Amino acid sequence: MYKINETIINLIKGDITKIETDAIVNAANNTLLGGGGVDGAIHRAGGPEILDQCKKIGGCPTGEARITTAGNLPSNYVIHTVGPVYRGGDNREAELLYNAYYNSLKLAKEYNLKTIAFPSISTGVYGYPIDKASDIAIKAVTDFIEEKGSIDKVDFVLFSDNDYEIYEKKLNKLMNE
Ligand code: AR6
Repeated sequence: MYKINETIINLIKGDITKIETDAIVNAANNTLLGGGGVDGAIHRAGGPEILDQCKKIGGCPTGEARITTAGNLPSNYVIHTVGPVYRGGDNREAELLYNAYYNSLKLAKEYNLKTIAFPSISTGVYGYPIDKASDIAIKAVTDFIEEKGSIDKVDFVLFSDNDYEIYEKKLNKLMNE
């Protein structure tokens, strides 16, 4: 457990669909109509209620976020965001990935949500190197806390030991600065 100002930052290894929190974040695509990876897992576990709302929303530009309820999941909401496909790093990927995290947090604030769980956006099918992506994820969350301060707890839910250890190292370093 880490703390930035008044916000608790938790690292969790495992499946984000099992997390009890106000909102879990989905690493979706522009259609919001589902896919593989964490997106597939969320729709499978949450049931058709989520997809019905996504169809009505009608898509989401890269870097933005949209919200639905969470169907059968233990969380109350799913915030669907779209990270960039990594194409070498010179195509605004860093800015778009930052926006995906920051805009998810802004949407949580608009809904008065106090706890949120993020997967590692863009680092699966979309190919963003975890080392770079984790820096951006931590920076976006830290900036949001410092600028808006409206969230009680942020979970980073990592699927692999390697991803978990990378986050752990970076957060330990940040806490010692
Ligand atoms: N809980 C937590 N993390 C998970 C889970 C889970 N249940 N399942 C996978 N991960 P990805 P992207 C991790 O590919 O790169 C979809 O088809 C996974 O190991 O899900 O943003 C969408 O529809 C990886 O570390 O998302 C889009 O088309 C991380 O979640 C596209 O994939 C993200 O991997 C989005 O690609």
